[in-house]
Parts: sequence; structure tokens; C-alpha cells
Amino acid sequence: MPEIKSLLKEERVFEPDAAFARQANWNKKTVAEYRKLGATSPKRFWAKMARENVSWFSPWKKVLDWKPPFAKWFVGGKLNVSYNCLDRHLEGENAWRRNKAAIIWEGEPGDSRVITYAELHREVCRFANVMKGLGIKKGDRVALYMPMIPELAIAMLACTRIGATHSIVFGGFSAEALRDRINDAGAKLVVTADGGFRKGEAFPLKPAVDEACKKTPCVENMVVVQRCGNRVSMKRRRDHWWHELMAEASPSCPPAKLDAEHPLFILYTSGTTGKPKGILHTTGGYLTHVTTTAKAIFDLKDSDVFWCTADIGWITGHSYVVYGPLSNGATTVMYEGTPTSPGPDRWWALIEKWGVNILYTAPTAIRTFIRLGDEHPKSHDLSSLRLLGSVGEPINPEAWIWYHRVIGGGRCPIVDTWWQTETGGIMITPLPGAVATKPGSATLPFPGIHAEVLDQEGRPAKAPNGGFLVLQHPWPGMLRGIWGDPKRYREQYWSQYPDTYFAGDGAHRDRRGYFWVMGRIDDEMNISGHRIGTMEVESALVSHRDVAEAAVVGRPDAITGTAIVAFVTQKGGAKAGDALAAALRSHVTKQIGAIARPADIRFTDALPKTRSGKIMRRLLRDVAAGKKTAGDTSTLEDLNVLAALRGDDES
Ligand code: 7RM
Repeated sequence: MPEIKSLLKEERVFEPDAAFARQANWNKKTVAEYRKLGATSPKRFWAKMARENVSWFSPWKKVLDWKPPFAKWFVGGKLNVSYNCLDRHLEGENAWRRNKAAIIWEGEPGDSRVITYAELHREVCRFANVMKGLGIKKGDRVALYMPMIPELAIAMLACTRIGATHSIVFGGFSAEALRDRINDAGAKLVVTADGGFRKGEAFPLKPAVDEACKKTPCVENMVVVQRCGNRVSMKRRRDHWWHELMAEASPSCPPAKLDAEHPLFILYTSGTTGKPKGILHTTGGYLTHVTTTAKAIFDLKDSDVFWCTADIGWITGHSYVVYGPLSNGATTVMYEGTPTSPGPDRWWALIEKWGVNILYTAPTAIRTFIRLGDEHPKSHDLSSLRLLGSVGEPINPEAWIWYHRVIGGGRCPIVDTWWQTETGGIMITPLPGAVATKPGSATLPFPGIHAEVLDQEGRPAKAPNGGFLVLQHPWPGMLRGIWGDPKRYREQYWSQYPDTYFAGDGAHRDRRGYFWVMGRIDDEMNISGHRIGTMEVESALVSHRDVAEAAVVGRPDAITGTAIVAFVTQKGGAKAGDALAAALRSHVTKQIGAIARPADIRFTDALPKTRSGKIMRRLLRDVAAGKKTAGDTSTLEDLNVLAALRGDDES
């Protein structure tokens, strides 16, 4: 498998700092013990974690019911996520947390709110009652299309309180994308806002919801948070202001006693077809996974201020802005806006202002800051930081070293965490008090996680050869399926190797057994840590009246990791050129959202195809990257096509 042979030759090793290790929640001894238990009996390990880290109304009868590929964890157990994230921090020996900050929120314009656990509890109960008043019952789906404001976390927790299943749609998605997700989930209620602040301006959201809900027969009501004060139209009887309903709502609402396998949320992720997959997560296993990993990997202490910079619209935000930190009783930071607004030092100013201790962010952000210059972080006091994390894509060693030196002042361990929307929580990661790190490697599986790299025949790949990253035992935070599509669930994740989860990533292991994840091996691209299917962009392009055919590939990009390149053949009569390229870019933005907007559009008379008519993406990837085409072109239908694409004179 030459394509997934690693070219990295990174040999630097950073041993865990002794002082950090002494105070770590999980030290070397704990980790060794848990690794042993997790290796021999993942069930016993996770049952121990579920007992120690999660509060249950009634105990489970069976730890794991595994009928491949369908898993049930903590069968028969009853619990409530909002109870774990709120109530248990207000009672008994934890009652001192009542007035501890649960959420430190900062808006882009510089306004801020500090919400204590007691306050958050009241707001969540109020909104739970609001939803009850709108007829929302256990099992109903609620779509959340919101900016990064506290009301988003409140709405999520309120859903969990009454057993409604939330489906969050990232605010950057278009009306069309929102409509499809609302309909697929069958959401009865949409919670949104008039807008949010981005790059110094109000970015309207409500108009997109209005547009989407022209064709969403399932939606009965809409609740709108007033964030920006921009003008919106409110449809009588269907639309309600958040503040008006909340003013009337009671601040007490008992938490529903939910089954461990009750659907907690659906989160859509890009697929390799045009249609996004609704990844389903349930209650007990997910909460056990995110609570345990947040405590162990981020070493969360009661005195910590934890900042995960992800938008809550992505899985990283679900698990490590909201559920993981709050379930641990920690203080979580939420920031509404863009990293460089009003200036390139906004993040560093935030860290200094709130005394952030733990920062969890993405390589694409780190690379952006490298380019902006060291003077911005250096103009702020970042000495509160004690631990750094990375997620979303492979971190190149240069970015790792810069992050360590300039942001971490050389003193903070870095946890490079590999996981997916589908895994629910972190899977492969260093433990900061116990595991030596190598820049660019996510190191070892978390205890109780059975990860491996397999070759085509299903044998563990031998260094230096790479292979496919798989998970060989179910884990508590795993997806329980694709909403409404068990067949696709089976085919997508479980059909490559028997009873083994196929992650879709290429990886290899070094002599220490460390994992080096190299990226997607399927038709998905990772743009700034966000997954976009090539097919999704292609179907958006071909829905434009001037496009005959489109092929989309990724090319390496210094900032976003991958940039989208679209090869387009236009319909007769349509003129190729900058005007059409601009029209296609905005068409894709309208269909999917700005994250899917192609960086380059290349017009061509024909696309390179095999004799059976399959587009040869490998060739297009080389062309897009400006590389000479390597490998076999013997199945290429017409070599002239390739020459024309490259702009060669000879063919
Ligand atoms: C958490 C998240 C998942 C995909 C995954 C990988 C890539 C994520 C890392 C990484 C190398 C990492 N969920 N990925 N983390 N690659 N090292 N530490 O990002 O569903 O949006 O994306 O992201 O390709 O399959 S996600």
C-alpha cells in the first residue's frame, strides 16, 4: 500500500514532565493498571469508569450487549445527562459548586457572561419547561441552528433533561443543508437566533431557517433567541421569542429517568455519497466515554478553566465544550466569534483575561497563528496555560513544535487526540502525566480501546508499511447507527473486516507501537478539520444549470490542510471563465455552506476516466497538487485529457 506509507521521519520524544505527572489525575501507575484491565476486559474497565464517573438512577443489568454491528452499553441502567452535568454539582459534598462558573462565555463584540452551575440549572429547567409547553416529548427530535451563545448549551441540556433528541446543525451550513437535516431527523421544533456576531458583523441565521422551513412539514414551532437585534420576520403561531417564553417558565423540572440506550443526539457528518449521515449517539455509554476521557486526558481539576475552541455544531464541541467538562463540574469557556476579530491576538487576549489553563484546538488554527506572527501571542501573558490539546487532523511536527514553544512556553504537555464524530469521544491520545509524546503522533489508544492498523488481508500492518485504522472491540461512546439507515451503517463501517469498525483513515504504527494517523483514505476531504465529501460538493456543482459534469478532489494547503479543487465541464453554450467560477463558488456556498466552497475551479473539456467510466481521482489529485502523475494510467480512456488538464504541450 504505497499510498499510505508514511513519509514522516519524526524522531523527537518528549517525556512526561515529572511535576505534571505528580499532580495528574491519572499517573503512570493508574494508566498501567487501566491499560491492563482495558486490554483483558474492556467491559470491566468501562463498567468501572461508568460507576466512578457517572451518576445513575438505577444500575445496569448487563455491561455490553454486542450483536455485531449493533452494540448496547449498560443495558437496563437509568440516568440523565443534564442531571450529571448540573444537579449532581449542586448537591451533597459538591454543593459548593453552586456558585462556581460552569460557562464563561465571551461574545465577539467583547460582551461576556459568567454562568454558575446553579444559574445554568435554572435556565436549563426553564427551557425544558418551555419545550414541554410546545408539546415536545421524550423521543422527539429538536433541531438547533445557533451561534456560539450560552443558549445553545442550555437548549442541549434541556433536551437531555426531558429525553428529546437534539440535532445540531452548524450555523455555517446553508438553508438547503439545514432543510435536509431537519427533514431527515423529522424535527418538530427548531431553536435558532436572529443571528450571531462574526468578523465584526451580525451574521443573520433566522432568514436561513425561514427559507429551510418552507419545505419542512415536520416543524411545528420555532424558538428564536435575540442575540444581535437584527430585523427578523416572525411567523404567527409558529415562531416564538426565547426571552418571552423563558420569562414565563418555571425554573424547576425533574430530570427524566432515561434508559442508557435512549437516543441523546443525532449529528450529521459528510458521507462519501451526496447524502450526509445522521450519526446517532445514546445516553449512558456516550456520557461515560466523554466524562472519563475529559477527566483523564485534559487532567480536569476543579480549579481549571478549560477552553475547547471548537464550535458546538461539530462533535468536538458537543463532547468537549459541553458534555465532558460540565459532567466533570469544570469551568468551560465558550467564545462566539472568529479568532482574528477584532485583532489577530483575540484568542491570546481571551486566555489572559480568563486565565485559561487548558486549551484544546485544531492544527488549522495553529497554522493560521504561525502565519500571523509570534508577536501576537507574545504580547499576552499565557502563563496560566498548563496543558494543550490538538484535534481534527494530523498535526504537522512544525506546528506541534511551534504550539509547544510559543503557546505552551515549552512547559505544557500536548495531547494530540484522534477520534471521530462516529466514535463520540477521544480514542487515541497521550495521557499527559504518563505517556511520552512524539510530534505528529497521537501515540496510543486510550485504555479500554482496541485500535489496530490492518493491511488489506486483515493482518496488522508491519512498519514502515501503513494500512487502515480499525477498532476491534465496541466502545461505550460508539455510534449506535446512522439515523434511519441500518444498511448504510453496516456497509460504511463494518463491511471491510469481520466485526471490526473501519474508521476510513490511513495510519501506521512505529516501533513503539505509536499510531501515526495520516488522513482519510475514502472520498472525504478534511478542510480545516471539517469533513466534506467530494460527492457532496460534486452534486452541488452539477445542480447548477451550466455544469455538465464535476469531479472534486483535495489538494494540500498550508493553512486548511486540504483545499477543494473542482474540475468542471460546462454545458454547451455556457462560457468557462472567472464569472462562471465565481457563480459556481457561490452556488456551492448556497447549497452546502462556505466551508465547502472550492478554492480552485478548473474548467476542462473532459474528465479523465477509466474505460468503465469511473473518474480517475488519483490523477486529478496529482494535477490539482501540481505533481507529475505517478503510477498506472493504463486504464485511462484518453491520455490527451490528462495532458490538457495539466496544460502540457506534448501528450
Ligand atoms: C474529532 C473530529 C474525524 C476525522 C478522522 C481523521 C481526522 C481527527 C485527528 C485526525 C489525525 C488527529 N471528528 N482526525 N483527529 N487525524 N490526527 N488527532 O475531528 O468526524 O469531524 O473528523 O478527522 O481523518 O477520521 S470528525
